[in-house]
Amino acid sequence: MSEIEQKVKEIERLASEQIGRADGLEKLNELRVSFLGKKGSLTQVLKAMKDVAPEDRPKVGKWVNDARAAIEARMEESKAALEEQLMAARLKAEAIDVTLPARKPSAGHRHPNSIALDEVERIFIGMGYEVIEGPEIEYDEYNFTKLNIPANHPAKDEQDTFYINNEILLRTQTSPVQARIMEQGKLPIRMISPGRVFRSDEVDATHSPSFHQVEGLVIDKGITFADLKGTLDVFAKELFGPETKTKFRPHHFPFTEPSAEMDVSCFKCGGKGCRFCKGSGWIEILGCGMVHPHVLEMCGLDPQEYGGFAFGVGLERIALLKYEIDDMRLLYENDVRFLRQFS
Ligand code: 2NL
Repeated sequence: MSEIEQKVKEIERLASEQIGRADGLEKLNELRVSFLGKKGSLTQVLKAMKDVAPEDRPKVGKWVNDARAAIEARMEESKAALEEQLMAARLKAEAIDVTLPARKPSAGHRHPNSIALDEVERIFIGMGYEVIEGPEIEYDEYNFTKLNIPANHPAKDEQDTFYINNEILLRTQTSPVQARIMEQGKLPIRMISPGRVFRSDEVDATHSPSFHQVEGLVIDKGITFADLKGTLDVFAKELFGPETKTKFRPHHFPFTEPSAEMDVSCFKCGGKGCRFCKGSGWIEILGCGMVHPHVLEMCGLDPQEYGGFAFGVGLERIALLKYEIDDMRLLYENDVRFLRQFS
């Protein structure tokens, strides 16, 4: 075997051995350059052709070409194997375990206040009332003056009301919404006005500086106290069950005359007396009365022609009673363990 043939065989053997050890596609490329590239070892043999006798040149050319073909085939083989390994590793790394249980989307819950308000709205809408909301920041004029609450009234004290300045405050009731509707003069009126109200109270089990009220107002010709009693009796029976009885006790509010507080028979004991109603058989639920003639006047209505009744109920009070919650603070802390019970 000639020296050149031996050299070519040696190159082929070296290439094959190194390709076999190549651990990646980059290494394989390096080997391609070093064996088959322009300055590669096999190419060097061809470049030395000028020293070969002309009759031997075809033979040498064939050895080199055969070796090149063998090395290229070996490289293709190795490349395919490496690519397969890479793909297998990727498939393993990116595998999705379809047997994992799905993550359930977690649905939220309505707040007990919202459930209670929906219920109150449903009852009054059923009796033909409109639900009308208004601003939480009000003029003293609408929150107090037009509702017949005079300048020296204790409710107006800074101890009780959040003032923004001399004329503007955070509403302490939602009646100003109703005063504004009366002023618009579109009669008759059958409305409830739910919403947030503010009073400068310390937080405890039954007080909060911000809570919610639902007020109601009916204005028309010939409205009597019997209409008030009938309406609120229906409300109580809808809210606490058809067995519920109502009782009206005389009371005083500056904006109604006469005024009353309504009690409902205890829905736990049916009126016999239990811990829930503190033995009395009755639970106080709301304040009400016939709209005071001064209020009608200050809101632009003629008390000789029009009259009506109004009432106010604390939304939290209803929520606490209906869902038997013993501390108002639970309604504001947004502890999901509490809220989840009301889904
Ligand atoms: C209570 C008492 C009440 C009213 C609110 C009212 C509104 C207008 C005119 C006259 Cl525009 N009255 N609202 C009447 C009586 C009682 O609320 O204890 N609420 C928690």
